[in-house]
Amino acid sequence: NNPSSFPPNFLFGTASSAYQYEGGYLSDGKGLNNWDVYTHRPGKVIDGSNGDVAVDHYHRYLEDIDLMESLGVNSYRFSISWARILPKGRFGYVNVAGIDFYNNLIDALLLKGIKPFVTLTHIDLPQEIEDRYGSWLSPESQLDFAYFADICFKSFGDRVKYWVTFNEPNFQVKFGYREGTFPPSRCSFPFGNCTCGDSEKEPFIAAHNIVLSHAAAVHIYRSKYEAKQGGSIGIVINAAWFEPISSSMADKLAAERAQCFTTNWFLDPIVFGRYPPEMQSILGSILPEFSKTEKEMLKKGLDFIGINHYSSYYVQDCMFTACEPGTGTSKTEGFWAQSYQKNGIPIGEPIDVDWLYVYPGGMEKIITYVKKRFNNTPMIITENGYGEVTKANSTIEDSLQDVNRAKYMAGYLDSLSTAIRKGADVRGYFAWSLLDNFDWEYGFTRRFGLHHVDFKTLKRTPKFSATWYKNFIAESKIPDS
Ligand code: GCO
Repeated sequence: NNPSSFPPNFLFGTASSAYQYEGGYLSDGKGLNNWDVYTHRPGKVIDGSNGDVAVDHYHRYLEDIDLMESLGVNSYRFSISWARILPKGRFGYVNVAGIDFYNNLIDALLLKGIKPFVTLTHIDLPQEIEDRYGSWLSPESQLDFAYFADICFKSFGDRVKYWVTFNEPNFQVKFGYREGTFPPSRCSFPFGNCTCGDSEKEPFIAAHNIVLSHAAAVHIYRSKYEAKQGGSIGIVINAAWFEPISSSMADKLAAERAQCFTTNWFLDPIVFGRYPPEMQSILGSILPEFSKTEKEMLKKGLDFIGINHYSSYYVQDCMFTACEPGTGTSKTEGFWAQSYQKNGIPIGEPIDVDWLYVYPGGMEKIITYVKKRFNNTPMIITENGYGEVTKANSTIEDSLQDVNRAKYMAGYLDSLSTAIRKGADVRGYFAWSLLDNFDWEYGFTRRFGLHHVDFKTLKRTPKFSATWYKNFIAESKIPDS
């Protein structure tokens, strides 16, 4: 690694999210959120677990900040539990105990020189919003999100200088409205146990309301708070790299479509005020339209692009040539491109976690792609990480000796530093994740932490990768200016 490739003030951190970490699901006046309700339904999480306790970050955040301090990180990415602040959305009161919790967390971080990097919502929302009007399927959701964002800016913005509106809305709507594996468990495509029949428009309507909710929050921040508070605001997208499986024009176009149906689907409207032309021509009237005022409000609607990057996939055209059903990119499937092997070889080493292939070069490729398309808007790697699956015979020792995770991070960070050296304006890197945690529909069966968590005793133990990351940061960090 070339230490000089990370600029001064570069953020080195770890990332987390409220539902996956906090627990305390009924503590101190918190309302129920969509994940509380969803995980309590049978069959939704593979090990039957839920986030009621998660890793109890709500009660152990001071201990967790000590772990961050020993890593030497200068930033911590976490999200706010919407239902902890607004148990009933905008239809009820502000829960002061919830505000207190985040105030305490923020103050404790700052005391150790760790900058809070705050996501307003990481997939969870008050159940009231789902029950009243179907959350993201209704434009009413924009009012609720704007109301919530305003309260957060007002309460925490004197100390929080980095705001993210949404985490991975592209995956949130894919799983929530297309495949039914996230709440509200709606399905517009045959997948798994999902009963189909809901409108194929739903993922696009939900996305549309999320994009407009983002714009509303940014508008509030810029008009009411930015001048006084001086922070910046962005959105986080899950951006995989899509590599054409061959050099044919058809496969190259298919890879570009895949990028449009995932990354650009959200970023194009927010930067340019319109959906990607590829989506418009394929989807026609399935894709909602922005009014003239909305277009104007959307443009330049972010200060940085947050990128969650883990994996790369080969893409093969299925629009013009026949492919295996359900794979490749045909029409809207561009959005959900599956992985192919090229001459029997996957793009990178497959690991326990079935969606993840180790392909470090994808980091530089996706950054270079986003840099070009969005005119070198500042970027922040908001998540990157490696997962292990707990097997019947797994021991704690196996988990602690996570040399593969350290190797993965070394490769991806090296690729990141190459992109920076070649001129990409990347301002931070957050490892997913500080601790093993609740991994959505996989419950506690998948571990992404730099620290092992015994899910019974909740004891935290540093893994090999924690020591590795600590050393990497110590060697790479240029003092803040
Ligand atoms: C996200 C991510 C994380 C996951 C991680 C490992 O939504 O930002 O999905 O929350 O836990 O990607 O699966």
